[in-house]
Amino acid sequence: MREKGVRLISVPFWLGGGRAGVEYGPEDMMSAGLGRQIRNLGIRLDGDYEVCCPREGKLDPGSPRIKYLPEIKEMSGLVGEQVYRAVSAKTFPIVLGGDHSVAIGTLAGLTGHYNRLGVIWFDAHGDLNTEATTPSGNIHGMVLAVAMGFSRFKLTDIPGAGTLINKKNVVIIGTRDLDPGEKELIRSQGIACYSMHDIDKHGIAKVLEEAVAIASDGTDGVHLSFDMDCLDPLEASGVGTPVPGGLSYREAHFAMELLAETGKITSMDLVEVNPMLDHDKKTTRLAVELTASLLGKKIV
Ligand code: EXY
Ligand code: MN
Ligand code: MN
Ligand code: MN
Repeated sequence: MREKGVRLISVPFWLGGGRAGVEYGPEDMMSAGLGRQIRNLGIRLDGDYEVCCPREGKLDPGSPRIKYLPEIKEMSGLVGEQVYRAVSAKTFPIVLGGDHSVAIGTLAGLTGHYNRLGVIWFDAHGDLNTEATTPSGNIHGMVLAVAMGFSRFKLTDIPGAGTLINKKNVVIIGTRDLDPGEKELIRSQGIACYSMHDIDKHGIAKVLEEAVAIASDGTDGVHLSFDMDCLDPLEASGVGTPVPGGLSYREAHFAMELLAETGKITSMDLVEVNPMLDHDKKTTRLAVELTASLLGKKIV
């Protein structure tokens, strides 16, 4: 990572989650010192590239079960281009959301490079709904289904996307709020999903060890997609869909420190920080600190 340098890609997008405010996430994380933290680690900051994505959308009553699909396709193509360029420039891309749908763009850009990409997905949710099962029509709850091709709208519908993500290399960590359709998909497709129950039972170190083994098995890159709602709302309340009983402050930092030690993570998303809900700026600050831990900041 050190030698590669980090490229920040800001994506002020909120239409995937249907809740305004999250579009100010990138700006808030930058003001909370994300760039400074990276430089203080002796890592070259290769710049902050803002994606000019749609800020407004119009709901089409006749559209399939995904809200704002045209705007999401536009955003994803723009993000994919920036991520592809970042990897081509041999930098480590960190995509700053924005809601979790920005990861569709990230994965489109990454699969333009990597032949077989592993994905480690920290989230209170499964993000595995399809057009048939989504309770909300918000695509931020469908991103992994789109990425693996279980939904009608697929990752490979985005220009530049190389392949779908192989379900054998996907690991979800921190779930505690799965919809019935998502539970069915996890069971029927055998997707690795470590709920908070698993983390309580096995401990975060064991879960991370297994997760890294799954995501790196036969892959040429491992993407970390970090949804801040994986944390307990007592630690990070500034998110659009908070769910009690999440990761503690130390479990989250320990997970990032362990991932840093493996040296296997090749890109990251940091999403769902909503400054309009983050009154004490605690969520934004924690997002920045966790990124520093992933980039190698040590407490010892
Ligand atoms: N499962 C619910 C839905 O699909 O609408 C809630 C999804 C929230 C998704 C956030 C980004 O992680
Ligand atoms: Mn998510
Ligand atoms: Mn979530
Ligand atoms: Mn178990």
